[in-house]
Amino acid sequence: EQGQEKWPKGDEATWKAGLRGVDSDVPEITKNIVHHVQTTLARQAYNIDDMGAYQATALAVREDLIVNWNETQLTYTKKSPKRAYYLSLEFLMGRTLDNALLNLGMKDKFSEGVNKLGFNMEDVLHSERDAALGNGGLGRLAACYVDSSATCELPVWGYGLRYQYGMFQQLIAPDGSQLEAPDPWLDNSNPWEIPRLDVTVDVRFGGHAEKLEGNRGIWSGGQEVLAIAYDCPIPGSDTKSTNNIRFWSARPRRGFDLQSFNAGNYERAVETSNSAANITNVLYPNDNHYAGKTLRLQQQYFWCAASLSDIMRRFKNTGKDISEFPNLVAIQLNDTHPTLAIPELMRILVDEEDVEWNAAWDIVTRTFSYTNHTVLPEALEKWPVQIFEQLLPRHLQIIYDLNWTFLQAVAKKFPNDVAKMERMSLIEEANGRQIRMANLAVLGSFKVNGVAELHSELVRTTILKDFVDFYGISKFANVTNGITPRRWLDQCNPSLSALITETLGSRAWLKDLYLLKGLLKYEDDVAFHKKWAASKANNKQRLAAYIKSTLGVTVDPRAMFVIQVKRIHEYKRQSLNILGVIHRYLTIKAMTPEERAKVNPRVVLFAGKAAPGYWMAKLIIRLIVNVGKVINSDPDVKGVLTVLFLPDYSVSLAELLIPASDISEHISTAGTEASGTSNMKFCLNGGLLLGTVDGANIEIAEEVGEDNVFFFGHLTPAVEELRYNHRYNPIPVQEKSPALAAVLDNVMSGCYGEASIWEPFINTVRQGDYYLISDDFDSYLNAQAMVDEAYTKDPKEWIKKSINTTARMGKFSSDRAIMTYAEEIWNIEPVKI
Ligand code: B1N
Repeated sequence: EQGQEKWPKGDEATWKAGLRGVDSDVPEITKNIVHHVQTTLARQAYNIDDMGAYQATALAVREDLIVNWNETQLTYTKKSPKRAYYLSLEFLMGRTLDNALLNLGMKDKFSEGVNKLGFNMEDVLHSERDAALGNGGLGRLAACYVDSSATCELPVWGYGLRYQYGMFQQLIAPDGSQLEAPDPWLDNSNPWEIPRLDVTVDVRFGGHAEKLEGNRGIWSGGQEVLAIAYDCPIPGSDTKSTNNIRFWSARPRRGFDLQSFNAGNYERAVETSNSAANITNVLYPNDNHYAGKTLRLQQQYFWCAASLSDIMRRFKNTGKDISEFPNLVAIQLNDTHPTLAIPELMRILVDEEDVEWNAAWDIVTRTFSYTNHTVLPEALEKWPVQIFEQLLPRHLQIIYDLNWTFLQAVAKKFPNDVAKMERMSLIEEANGRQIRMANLAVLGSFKVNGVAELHSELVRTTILKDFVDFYGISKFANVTNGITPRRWLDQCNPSLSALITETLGSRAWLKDLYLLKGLLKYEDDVAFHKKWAASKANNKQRLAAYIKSTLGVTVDPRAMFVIQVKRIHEYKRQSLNILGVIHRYLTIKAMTPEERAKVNPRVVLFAGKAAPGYWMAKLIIRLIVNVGKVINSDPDVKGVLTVLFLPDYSVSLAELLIPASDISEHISTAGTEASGTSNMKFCLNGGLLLGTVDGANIEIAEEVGEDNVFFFGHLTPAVEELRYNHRYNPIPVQEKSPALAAVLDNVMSGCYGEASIWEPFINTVRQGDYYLISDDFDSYLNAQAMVDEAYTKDPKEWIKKSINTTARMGKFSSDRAIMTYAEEIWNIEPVKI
């Protein structure tokens, strides 16, 4: 059929002669790189450095991506399959060049080409700066999911915001405190984006809303802000399929507000234009925490309105009737951040497309599905009605109308249960009226999922229990998170990847991670053990070299590397880790030199950012740094214990750290970490897991075997009662855990800095102890002792555990996760390009 199509414009042969394919041999590649050096960068062999070589190489690779991107999008347009859209306020991409080269299967050729031009590929790759448009796990998950969508040839687009400033850069002051510096990541121009200056959407804010008959409305006035699209190609691995993330950038509508300009008020006019451009200025640096800033609500609406308008325009191009919308479009809400898309689609359908209210609601509720990422109460979004009224008056009407019908249905199903009605209402009436975004997300979605089995169960039985009673259980599902094995093994751990490929005989495992099971044949093979250990040793040396060059500290790669890297948060309990380190330090100090010689040497590494406004998290960083200073300069523990806080954690630093771990810690209070995804990354790279029975740790243990993980601590069902007891029948720390009491006293003795600095933190442990440090401390120490024993007693057994861990991680590929979304939620199918 395609062969019979008429060429759309001009002379076909002339067009085809001009089209380029993907560069496939080294001379073609180098020619294109030199071309970019000469005519895009206006430089020459005489004055080009690594940065220039990176830019020219990236521009050459970008062309290959765009060729595949174009072909993919043309295929989608022609075949018009059902598509899924992943709406995420965060995409934590990291670097792109290495990933693009590997996914295109062109790394070797480009490396050879770059060499011929006098550069080293490693240095070129390291010249790229991270795209850090995300905080942590939620944003990185979105990045893994677009990688997997392209790899699995699924028609999925991401929609996000093009922040001028990404995640802040973290500096550590001499006193150990975190300092924040802006991240102007676009300063060197971004070769991975395609500006679409012609793809724009007008987004309205403020003004007034009128209601007509039949629930219809008219929204007018206020201020319009222009959304401009920037596309970022996402190549699949070993396929032409190249998907897209469309990032929106805000511009003032006409440079300035003409009315004010005409009224002679130039300054006010320019002010408006400033506030419009502000919308996409900066990523909010909070993880798992709701701050309630008006600008954040503006970001959310700006992004939802632009994305939905774009999706609607694409749908209309198919010529299908509007009632077909849910048959061609699925929209996934990444947490409640894009929940405004629900009333916005209602507004478009009812006010602009003339669809009757109930028919519109039917379309909406067959389109959206919602992923919940946290049960922490402080993270749940609730927008004050007052702010809403100012910014989105029409949406407020729609929400009220939805709520009215909804509460009637609730009252009918649960007569006389006023408390239930109050809990389920879209509006919280206590302490100023607020709109509950999670309730709205559930109401407007046909499926709601959590991100690991335990978390999904907690969603069903705690925060959304009333909704389960109302809708029935089948609306509530689990999709356990996953990670892309391309970036998180092949790219970040070349030596292990090569060993696996050599052992299994092909690279097929990268697209079917369950094939790693084939490694189990070699779990006792001495020669294989040797290679396995050599790879780990190599990765530890690589990290040691980085530590030497950045911090000037020498660490011994033969020591056990213990790593905890993630956002700094009380629930994640970096505090437990550092208090455990102090216990270890005191224990070693009390030993004779002979005893010390028998201790398992450890290097304990921390990294992670604290939200700039999260005072307690910042205090914990300060404690870690200062404890490290004392321990690292104490000759008594030299070579036995080193403690470091690595500044400015990022995707790229994770790629260096994760392959180098012997043990990683995932030690949240049971029931608080929804899933965790770095736990998966460490285990895939053969690091063993020390953790609580929480989030995806549980499923990892199920897969790799309980004897291959180190579990400790109270279980989720115990938490509530323990917290109750802390409040109403407190037991002094001294009685509960003398070991912890000694550690707390030691901190307060002043040896890490004045007691008054640490007192606020120490008090949270001594009183209240919401995160159950005192309840889990002894169990944690016990688990650490088991780790030491396993590591020192029988090195062969340790390597066997490591091999088993990697070999049994198949389940945690994001390909499995994305296929579950595709098949069980979105109802979309792969499209061959
Ligand atoms: O999402 C990850 C999970 O693996 C983590 O366990 C979970 O903590 C994380 C508001 C969040 N939940 N909620 C957020 C981020 C930013 C924000 O503004 C909440 N992040 C998570 C992936 O499922």
